[in-house]
Formats: sequence, C-alpha cells, structure tokens
Amino acid sequence: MLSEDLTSKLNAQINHECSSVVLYLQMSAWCASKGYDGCAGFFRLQADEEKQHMEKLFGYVLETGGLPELGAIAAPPTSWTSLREAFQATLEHEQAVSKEISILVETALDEKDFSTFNFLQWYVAEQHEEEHQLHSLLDRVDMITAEGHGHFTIDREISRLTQAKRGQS
Ligand code: OFO
Repeated sequence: MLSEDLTSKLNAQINHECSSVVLYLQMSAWCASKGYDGCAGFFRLQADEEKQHMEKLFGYVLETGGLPELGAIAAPPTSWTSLREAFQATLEHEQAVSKEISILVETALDEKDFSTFNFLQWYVAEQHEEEHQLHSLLDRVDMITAEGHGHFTIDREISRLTQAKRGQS
C-alpha cells in the first residue's frame, strides 16, 4: 500500500508528466508553424514519450491501491524566439523534472517503500538519458550556429536524430 504522502507526490508527478505532454505538443506546433518540420517531429515524439511516462505512473498508483488524481494543467508558452531557446527551455524543464523524481526517490527511501523505490529507478535512468540527449543536442545547435549554416541545418540534424530515436523504440 502506498502511504498518503507518496500517493500525493506520485499524483503530482502524474500531473507534471501531463504538463510535459502539453509543453512539447505546443513546441511541436510552434516549430511546424515556422517550417521546422524536423524539430516539430522531434517534439511530437517527446510528447508521446511523456504520455507513456504519465501512464506508467498512473498504472503504478492504481496497482498499489491508490487513486490517480488528475489536476489542472497550466497553459504552456506558445512561442520561443529561436530553436535554441526552445531547446534550452526543454533542457531546463527536464532538469526540473529530474529534481521532482529525486524528491520522490528520497521519499520512497525514507519510508522504506522499496517497491516504489525500485519502480522509480526507471525514471532516474530516463531523466539521465533525456538530459544527456538535450545537452548534446544544444552542443550541436551551437556548433551549427557558429559555423553559420543556421536553422535549416539544425532542423535537418534534429530530423535525423528523431528518425534514429524512432528506430530504437
Ligand atoms: Fe521528460 O520526463 Fe517524463 O519523466
């Protein structure tokens, strides 16, 4: 059985994952409206993955006798000044999610709830991978910008990366 505190923290995380879905869908829409179709595809895929993260948590709360509770989600920003700004915002968003996951892990450990601790390890690994991917993506964006090839090349690069990611899943 989940404690009341963990149930409420896991429910908060379900909502955070929903916020990620909404944010990345909006980013995808902004990219598409600018003609950055490669990046639009990348953010659509990110949104799909966040939905899976949300469903995993939803299922776990249910399985452990809790009641998943969905709350209000704040509207995301609708535009960014550049692709770099959108990717920087994505990295910062994921860093905030990593902190939320760490608090969950800490709570599970404090309560000696090893089942939840074990369940959360998947999220710890996922956050590591997402932050790593975004750091290397921002490095590529900076390299390309420095070389003066601009957004067209960035978009093509992101499109390749998205195809590779699709191939892995
Ligand atoms: Fe992007 O992360 Fe979910 O958990």
